[in-house]
Amino acid sequence: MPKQSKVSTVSVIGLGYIGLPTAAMFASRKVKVIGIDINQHAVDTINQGRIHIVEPADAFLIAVPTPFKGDHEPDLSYVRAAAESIAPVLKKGDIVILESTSPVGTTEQMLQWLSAARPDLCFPMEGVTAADIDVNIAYCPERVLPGHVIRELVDNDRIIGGLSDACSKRAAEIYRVFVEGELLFTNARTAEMAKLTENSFRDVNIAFANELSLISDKLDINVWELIKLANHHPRVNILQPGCGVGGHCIAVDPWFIVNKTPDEARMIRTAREVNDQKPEWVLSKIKAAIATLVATGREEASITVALLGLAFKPNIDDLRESPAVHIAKKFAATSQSKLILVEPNIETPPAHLADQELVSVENAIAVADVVILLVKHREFSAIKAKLNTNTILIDAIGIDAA
Ligand code: SAJ
Repeated sequence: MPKQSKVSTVSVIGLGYIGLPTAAMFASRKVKVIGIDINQHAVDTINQGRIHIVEPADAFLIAVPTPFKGDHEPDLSYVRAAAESIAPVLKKGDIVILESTSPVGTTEQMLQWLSAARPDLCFPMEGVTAADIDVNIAYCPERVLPGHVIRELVDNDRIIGGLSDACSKRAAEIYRVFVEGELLFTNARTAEMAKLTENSFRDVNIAFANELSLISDKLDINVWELIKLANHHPRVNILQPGCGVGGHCIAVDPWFIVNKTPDEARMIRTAREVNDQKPEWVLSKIKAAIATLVATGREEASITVALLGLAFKPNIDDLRESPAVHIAKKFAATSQSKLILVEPNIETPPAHLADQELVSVENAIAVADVVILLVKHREFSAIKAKLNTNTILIDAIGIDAA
């Protein structure tokens, strides 16, 4: 049942993986939504027309990218551009909510940009009494899992980090429109750090699993069996090794912590390095398999290598920061062997692999000398039984593991 809304119009700045579903969620609850994006194609596709930012709204949600610039340093220029683009239309009673994953202190920085652009408005700064504040500001991180975005937008608990208690209260009214999970109140800095902490926790735990896979390989132990056994302990819950960590979150966010506190964030940095090395290790395994075939008299150029899976995780079509794509690109650039790709969730190879052949899993395993399982897509589950007897299989993801 749609809830009684205390907000009439919401502007969502950034109509990407998070902003667009969030906008749709508000719209489905009968809130008027204005979607804004710098990508004309996105705007045309979504809206079939033009959107005018000058239309007044009560709530502005900023969900723009926070990528790296240079050496793992966060680039806040999109947040700044979004804040400065809404500043001219802000009015008394509005709220600006930052959702983008951000280094600690970004919401306070956004406040500075907004107040510099609008000296006529009163913002939640130190020494200002709640009653005088014109525009509320909060940080409320998105925490949805790609592949389950719509369900998690509604069900997940949500951290609300206002720059003041009144800001948090106003932000909560906005999210209550569609969030059925708990709303958890804190300040903006803790909310920023909470988001980074969640993804770093996962990164560190995946790094542990990936390190175990390297150790197990050296010691001739099946890492999947090892983890399954260890996980029978009531207080042990090891994650799964893979070909590396991808996506736009877990492989990125821990660096925002390392960048701010390099001397303290030692384990977080090491986890990133361990996970970033995993694709190189998989590549070395492929090279070793090719070397075995060459040792039996085969020409390297006559060997066909099939990479199964390009997405950054199972059963999605998202190739962003995918370790499998990194492996494919590097292999294509450095090997004389023939490369074929399998990715059941896309129709054509991505632009940077445009020269490569994308085939069905059946066609790939019929011709490949070496098959590498990079992503645990459901289409690959029964593959072992279908392989030719001489095919070398490199399983980076434990296809049989539970
Ligand atoms: N992976 C492993 N082994 C595992 C689990 C994952 O190698 O046992 C790999 C995946 O294959 C993938 C990467 O890690 O390459 C990340 O996948 P994921 O499913 O762990 O997470 P994401 O990046 O899809 O989404 C994460 C989620 N964060 C947490 O689970 C703490 C999601 O809730 C966040 O909203 C999202 O980041 C985000 O936007 O920050």
